[in-house]
Amino acid sequence: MMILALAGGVGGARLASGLAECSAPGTLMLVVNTGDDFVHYGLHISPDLDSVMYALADRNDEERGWGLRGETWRCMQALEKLGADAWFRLGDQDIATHLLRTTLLSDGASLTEATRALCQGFGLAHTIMPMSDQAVPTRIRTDEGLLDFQDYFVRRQCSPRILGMDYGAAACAQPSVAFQHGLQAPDLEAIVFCPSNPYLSIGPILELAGVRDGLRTRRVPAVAVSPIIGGSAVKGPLAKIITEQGMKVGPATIARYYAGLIDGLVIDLQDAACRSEIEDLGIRVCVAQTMMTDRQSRAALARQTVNFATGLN
Ligand code: FO1
Repeated sequence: MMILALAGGVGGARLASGLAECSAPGTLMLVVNTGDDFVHYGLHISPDLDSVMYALADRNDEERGWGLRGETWRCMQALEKLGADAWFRLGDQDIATHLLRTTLLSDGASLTEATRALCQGFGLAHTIMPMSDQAVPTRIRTDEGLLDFQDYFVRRQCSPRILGMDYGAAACAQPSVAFQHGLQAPDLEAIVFCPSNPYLSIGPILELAGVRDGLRTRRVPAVAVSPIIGGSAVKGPLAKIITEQGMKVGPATIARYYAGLIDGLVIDLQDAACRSEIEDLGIRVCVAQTMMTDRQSRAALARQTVNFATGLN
């Protein structure tokens, strides 16, 4: 069975590692948001690709939510001593990832190829692919103007009020060839939308040329896992963003966002009362324990999600 999962951010990386744990090698394709990518100190940083890669390698820092566990910050400290900007922190070991990616890209590799080489270096058995090989930076329209993603997310700590997303040239950008092939794979059994932020992490993937149409005309079941639990987001600014858009913070809002693209939604036990509101949208519901606190809970949710999806076939 081949599963294609869309992911980005912390929630995405957590379910991705659960899916990896319960999938045979070579049967999982992880398509990752690259709208957060940017160049910093000359290095190509792909935060979501790295979060997924580090989580699958069991090297991620769970507490911080990004970067590598046991990280040291000597390079950053040296930069600060030189009077350089330190709002976006790069750990010493993390820098090795960015150095290798940047070198491969400047030698002519595509982001897909650079990611493949990094995954090989981390000894991963599953395919992690960027959503596109073209640069498609997400910008955020806020009450303080149009902000680059990391400027909004890290430098400003998501404090400006969001007016909307600007996915840039996404509609003209092609999905990576690996992603296109993944969507068309004859042995594809299901598509999973990880519990990532729909607006910041999954939205950029959906905006790419032909992706919405490809998902709308899918031949296999697609399910999402709600990133909302009991009226709040597990991590990050999702609840704030939903509220700023005048919507209710609950799984039904997630269901409406993905309507037409999914057949089912996995919601948390705490949100069981929302079942009929979601089913009224024509979306089937699976109620599960969706809080992923450890390896077991990540794998259990992944297994339940895949079983739910394949059961909808
Ligand atoms: N997030 C932060 O909140 N502060 C940082 O200094 C920071 C550095 C960083 C470096 C490399 C990397 O791959 C990710 C990093 N992140 C940092 C996380 C990241 O910017 C965001 O969590 C994602 O873009 C949102 O998914």
